[in-house]
Amino acid sequence: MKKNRILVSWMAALSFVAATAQSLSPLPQRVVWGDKAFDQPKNIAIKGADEADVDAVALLRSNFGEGKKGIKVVIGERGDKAVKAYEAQIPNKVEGYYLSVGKNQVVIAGNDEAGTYYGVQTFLQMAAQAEVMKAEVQDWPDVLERGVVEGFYGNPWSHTDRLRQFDFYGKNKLNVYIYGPKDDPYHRNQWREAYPEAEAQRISELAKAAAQNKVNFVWAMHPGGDIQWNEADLNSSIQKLEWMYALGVRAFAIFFDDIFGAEQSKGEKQAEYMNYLNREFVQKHPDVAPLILCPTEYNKSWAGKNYLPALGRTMDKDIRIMWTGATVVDMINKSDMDWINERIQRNAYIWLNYPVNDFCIDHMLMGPTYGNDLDIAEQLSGFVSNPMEYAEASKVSLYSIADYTWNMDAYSSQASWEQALRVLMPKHVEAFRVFCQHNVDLGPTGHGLRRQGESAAFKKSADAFSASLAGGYNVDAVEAMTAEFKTMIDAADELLTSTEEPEMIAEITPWIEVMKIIGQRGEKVMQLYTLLNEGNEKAFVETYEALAQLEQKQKTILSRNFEGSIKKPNPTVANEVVVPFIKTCTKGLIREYKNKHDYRTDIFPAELIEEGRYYIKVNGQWLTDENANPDRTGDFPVLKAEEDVINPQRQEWNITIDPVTERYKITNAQDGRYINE
Ligand code: 14T
Repeated sequence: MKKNRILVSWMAALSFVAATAQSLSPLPQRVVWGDKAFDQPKNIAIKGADEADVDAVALLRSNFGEGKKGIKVVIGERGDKAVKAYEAQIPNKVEGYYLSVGKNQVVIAGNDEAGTYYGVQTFLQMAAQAEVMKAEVQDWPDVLERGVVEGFYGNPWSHTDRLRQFDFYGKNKLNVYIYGPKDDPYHRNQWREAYPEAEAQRISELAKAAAQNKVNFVWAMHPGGDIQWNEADLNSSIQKLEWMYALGVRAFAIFFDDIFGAEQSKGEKQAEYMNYLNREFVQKHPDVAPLILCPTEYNKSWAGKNYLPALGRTMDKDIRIMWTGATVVDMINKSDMDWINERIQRNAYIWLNYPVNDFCIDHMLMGPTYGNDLDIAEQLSGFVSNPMEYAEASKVSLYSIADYTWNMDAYSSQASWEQALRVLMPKHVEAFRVFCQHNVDLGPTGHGLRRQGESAAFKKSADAFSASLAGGYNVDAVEAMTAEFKTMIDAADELLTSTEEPEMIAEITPWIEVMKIIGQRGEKVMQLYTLLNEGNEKAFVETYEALAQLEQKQKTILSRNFEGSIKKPNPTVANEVVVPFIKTCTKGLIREYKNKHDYRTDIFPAELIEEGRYYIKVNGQWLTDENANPDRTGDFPVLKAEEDVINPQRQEWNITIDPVTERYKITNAQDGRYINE
């Protein structure tokens, strides 16, 4: 009896804590929950506003009304009068804070300005509940610099994308954004030149908006394509940084990645250059943050003997060095950190090439973010993620990057992913989960990273279906699979008609449309099983033709189909499990139909070359879609001796068969242009 009672109260306590703690993200370091403090507050009365961090106070004011009868909120940072009595509770950690929610008052006391701001963010998450619980929080980040490097090839994010990102970073306690889109000419090819007026204005605005969200806006320059180690280029470099400083930028990075000049790639020369910038620019502006370098040998598989140790030895110790891990695209583990830190004589600044998809632009990477070791916080000077050119869709992963870098050993990739779905699509969590589950893996790429678990629920049913089919037509199995495909169609319809989160929906719409068509293709395939079983030749042929038409329709869907777009992918969805399942079923159905019937068998494609993605080599040279001219006049594919390692998709060609005409169609994987039809 007694034993049971203990068990019940223990379980009740556990579920209560779990339900409450789950809603906070990133997960705080220490939380003690109590019972109910008050109902969701409308008004607050702020004490300490005159001394506390202005952004923290502004954030409170934008979320609540003010009035004497409101919940009392005492706010400030260490040293401020208002929070004097709570000083002993404030964690002695950079960006740390103490937050207490009691019956009669809330205390938000930061160890520094950012700490106060993050205390407010945590309080806002609690105050979004109908009932606000008593709580005592002591919190701080594990990794000091956490965020994003916009460092991909392809369409740079829009101004609105970036402003929305900064708001998201503030809410999720990410504090770095490194600006380095490869296709911004003033970042890379024309690095010496000043931004034209309108762009300059936007950079200014970005730096300001970032600061309001406690995000360090780092502007990166990529001079390595053609820099000369002479006075003229030293002057050009300083000049450009000074221009950026005048626009309000206070943090800088220099990228030497993906360059081919032997002279430009020398470690000693780069180190000398960085030290010069440190001395002649950074040290002359006391409000400029330490420099960040992206080295040429930025991952273990590319590292020779001398380059990294040369940087380690000769480059000023306060300059950070970026690192992508064992390979270009890989998750980070402890032994990688040991390896690199020893060579560069400082803690590496991680550039995680996930969820970036510039090398598999037709795939959305929206599954759980897993695989980084949970015990490397002490060995990092920073951790930033290179995202997709799809800013909104990237938030699924960035949410988890925030979670991981804030409180590393408590990180659960699955729980964090589930929470991201709830936060990003609160009104359509189930439909969004279906969508994300079908957009997980990258497919085979030169980089080799794969993501497990795509279409996991579907796979279970599909495996059961295939097993049952061995025993002949099975109506229950066909119905169960039809239901799986209907789930895809229904989720697509729900998301397509949603009025919530319009920015996210707009971005993923081509992928949703493709998911819907794949669901419809699946339904047709299931109908074919039934029609074949019934021996209904005519309906079989008609349904097959409808299936072929759906495939055609799917191929007309393009993403980023706007004027000047660098890439125009035809979305790939559910390509790991669902699409192969449909293809295998279809092949088997055609084979069996042909065995049994003669009626119109000519409509089925004769397969000489399997449909798929190919490299095309002519006389030892690679067929390449250079896309040098985005407006497409006088721009033809060319033959190149070199394999394109920067943009592999330029040499990848989709070969498909039009099931009606039986003709092969060859289109480029990068932008879908035909070379034949
Ligand atoms: F600087 C680096 F850390 C880095 O990752 N550079 C690029 C990056 O801009 C790009 O988004 C990322 C993923 O494609 O990989 C790097 O670019 C590469 C790397 C390759 F190995 C491009 C082509 C490659 F073959």
